[in-house]
Amino acid sequence: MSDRYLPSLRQFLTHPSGTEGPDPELVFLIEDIASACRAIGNQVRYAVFDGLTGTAGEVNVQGEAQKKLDVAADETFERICASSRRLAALVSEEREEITWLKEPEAGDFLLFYDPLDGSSNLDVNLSVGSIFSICQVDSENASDVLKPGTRQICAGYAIYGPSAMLVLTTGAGVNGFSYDDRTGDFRLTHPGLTIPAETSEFAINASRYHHWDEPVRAYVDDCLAGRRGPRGRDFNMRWTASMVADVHRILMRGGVFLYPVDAANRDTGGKLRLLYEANPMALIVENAGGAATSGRNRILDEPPTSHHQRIAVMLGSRDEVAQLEDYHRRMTGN
Ligand code: P6P
Repeated sequence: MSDRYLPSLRQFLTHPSGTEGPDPELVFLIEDIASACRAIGNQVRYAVFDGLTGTAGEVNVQGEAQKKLDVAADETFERICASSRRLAALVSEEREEITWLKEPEAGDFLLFYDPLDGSSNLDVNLSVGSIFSICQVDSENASDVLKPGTRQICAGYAIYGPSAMLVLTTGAGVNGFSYDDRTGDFRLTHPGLTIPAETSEFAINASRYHHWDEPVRAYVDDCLAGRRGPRGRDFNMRWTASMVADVHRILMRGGVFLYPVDAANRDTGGKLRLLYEANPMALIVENAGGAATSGRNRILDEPPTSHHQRIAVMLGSRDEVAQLEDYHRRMTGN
């Protein structure tokens, strides 16, 4: 193995080059989150030996059958992160209600998370991940957790793939840390991740074609028409049914990810959740030079109305996201 010096997550967070590091209490919370992701990665890896495969026999607030690992990952987040002195509340995809850990005071942290994203991939041994977002309690209305994405002070995800990685932004830039099980650290292997502005690769669940609104159908039709079509070039398509895996690929090589509102999910506002899926991924993508929209509006500006609110998501290479917004404008007039 190369003896390149690769700083650990803590070394990176406490000695960022040239800038003041984050609040030490935030560093402690980020390290707790990294510990939770390390533990979840092991739960996923050894589930078959620990009786953690298959469903838990419950349906979660999303109306989805909970996997045993969904429940285990959610419990791991709380067990490891709840000791943080400044963490006031947990908002989890797997919990109907907000979990208050203390009386909220101005500046305390709010942790939003999807403990195990893409869990339908677990039993077929494909990549899954955890997504997290951190905001702070305001001095007025301290019990209000409905913060727009622009209020995030940290966002990230862990991907449990061929190698386990943590991808993180605390404002300036996006950095990737690979887990080294020989030292037990997440180490800075992918500094300064950026998304190419242009792409010829899109990710969408094409089986929903008959549900899509016209702008999405026209966009995909034109991509599939290839070099003889209006786009003048051939496109590739990917769909992993795991947002973390699709977004990670986009961070690594560009692309655009779409989960639009359609005729079959319009009554719930879409599939993906705003506070703990769309917002953290939108902040990561924007801080890596990409763009993230609902098709009409910037996701990070969306004012939340409930903590499990859903939203349409189109994000990735900024020139392609601009194309998508243009299709929506031209075909719906707004
Ligand atoms: P579909 C996983 O359940 C998830 O929330 C995202 O990770 C993923 O992008 C999407 O849903 C997959 O949805 O309809 O393809 O199963």
